[in-house]
Amino acid sequence: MKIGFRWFGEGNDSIKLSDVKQIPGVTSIVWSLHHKLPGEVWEVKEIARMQKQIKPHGFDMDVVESVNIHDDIKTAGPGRDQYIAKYIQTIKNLSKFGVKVICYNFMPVFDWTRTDLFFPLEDGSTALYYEKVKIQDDPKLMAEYILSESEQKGLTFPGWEPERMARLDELFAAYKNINKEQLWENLIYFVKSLMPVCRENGIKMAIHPDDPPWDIFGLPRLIIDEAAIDRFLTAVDDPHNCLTLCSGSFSANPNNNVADMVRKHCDRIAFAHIRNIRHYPNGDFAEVSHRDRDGHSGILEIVKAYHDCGYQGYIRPDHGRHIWGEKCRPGYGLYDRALGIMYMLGIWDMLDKLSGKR
Ligand code: DNO
Repeated sequence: MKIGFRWFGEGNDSIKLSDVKQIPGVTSIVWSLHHKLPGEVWEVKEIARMQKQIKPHGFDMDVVESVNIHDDIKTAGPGRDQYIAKYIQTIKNLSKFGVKVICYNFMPVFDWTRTDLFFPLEDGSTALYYEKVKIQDDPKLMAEYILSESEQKGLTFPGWEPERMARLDELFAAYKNINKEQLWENLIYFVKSLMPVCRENGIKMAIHPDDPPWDIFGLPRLIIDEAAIDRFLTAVDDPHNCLTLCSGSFSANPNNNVADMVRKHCDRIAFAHIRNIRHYPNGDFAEVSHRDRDGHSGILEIVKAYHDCGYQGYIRPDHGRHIWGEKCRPGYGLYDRALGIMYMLGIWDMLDKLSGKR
């Protein structure tokens, strides 16, 4: 495995890459152009600017998270083919910089969804939280809360572009007649049309699951369980059509067994997110430390599954708690993610030793 660390770019992240450099094992910066709106081409000179920030620290920039997808592609709207052509141009431009994996999602309207970005945990830290009763009928309160947090902190929140959120009614109207089957068709159409350029340029498209993995606010969500993964990988059975296997997203549904997914699809997982979730009996969930016993995601079994299958892809710690008074982007502080990496490496190195690899 190759370890990555998500970083949001100079001026948009409180963390210095010179500090990331001191976390053992990290070789990749997982990056994006966060000022770009879905549908815009990522120009070579903009990518080059990012390269100048990352490369001097000796990191590679092999993984992009995310190149977001225009709603016309998801809804088969009038601009679909034009936006796919732009996406293809972005893939070509990224390949000039050695990018190997593009993480993306196909969630309608919203990306990740939480009701509290700073929920107090019993150890005095805070973490992201999902309160089920608040995600029922009206999405506006939740969207306003997330946007106000992003505004107050002066940071972009990927997937929560204010320009899009200002058009919520319009967006919901565009999805009104899109049922699950149509969304599947639109996803497959999109992925199939990218495969030739991915093959030519050695790029893997790695879909991120829906977070949380169920329908919200009446919007259909697709990548939610093992059956959906099977359907997706079979529909476009190409080694460039891959997964971003996010342990936290899938395990928000206690019926999902992430270690089984890893064992089954190891060769089609281009990128792995490791995060731990604690469930509450009423359907709420909190994000907790990476330590196995702090949550219910089964981190030990998941990391073991990656080790057992000889995983060669990229892996990153996903959201951490906000600890030691750190003022940071929700989920993306330095300290708890560094602890998460050390926990993963501890498991990995011991498994190497036990299996005679070290
Ligand atoms: C949240 C992330 C997601 C993820 C996108 C990928 O922190 O896991 O926003 O980056 O869904 O497209």
